[in-house]
Amino acid sequence: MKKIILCSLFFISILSSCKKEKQLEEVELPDPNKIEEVVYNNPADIKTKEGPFKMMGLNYQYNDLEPYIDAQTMELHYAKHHLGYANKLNIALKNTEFINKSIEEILTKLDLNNDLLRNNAGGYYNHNLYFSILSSKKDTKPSKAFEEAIIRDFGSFNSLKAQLRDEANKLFGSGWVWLLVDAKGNLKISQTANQDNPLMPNAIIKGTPILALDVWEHAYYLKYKNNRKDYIEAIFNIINWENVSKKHAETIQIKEQ
Ligand code: MN3
Repeated sequence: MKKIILCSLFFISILSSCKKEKQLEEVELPDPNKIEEVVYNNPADIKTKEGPFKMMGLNYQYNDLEPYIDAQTMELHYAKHHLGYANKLNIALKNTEFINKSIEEILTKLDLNNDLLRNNAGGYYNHNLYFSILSSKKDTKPSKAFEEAIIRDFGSFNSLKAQLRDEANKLFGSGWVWLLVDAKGNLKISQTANQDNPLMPNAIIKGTPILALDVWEHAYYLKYKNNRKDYIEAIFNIINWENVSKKHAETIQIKEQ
């Protein structure tokens, strides 16, 4: 009985496939020259859950830094990774002495054994700086005062960029490369592992960061895969040196007070 059913099912399926073939219709293929308009989400819609620290927003849309950093990487980086650090920072601060403190004070007085606070306060601060010094604006230049400091401490603007590149290429594993202003007001370059930064008690070179280069794989892997060097090269096209100049001026002013 089973055999008869199977055979007849086989026969029916042959018949139906023959029938289908006869009914094949011509379908319209998509025009390869037609550009589909992609609608990106808005970074302004990304909000933290409860807690003192909020998302600072971006001065650009996710696709504005293309082709140097692709929109998908920017969205994941801001709306997933950065939001994650911000939310976990707020959780880590619950019922602690730090609840009403500034992020700088939290980082300076941090207990390094508190991994939840260390990683997420660092992640929050580091990404705020990183996203704020990027822009799609072309050929930005350092201010006169900032350029004088660069020449004093690095010889030239090109030498500063070469040293930043070199430091980023040398960094082992995940971490950050910094341009910072030390206690004497001098510019220094340093690197830190994971989400640590030059404000933390363990920093080998301490100071106030004015430029941050994210050298974690999540900052570039979708577009650049394992070619970290290409990402580092590309990022110099989208650093807004006017913003870095402002950070430099603010930092010098605070230190001179
Ligand atoms: Mn990152």
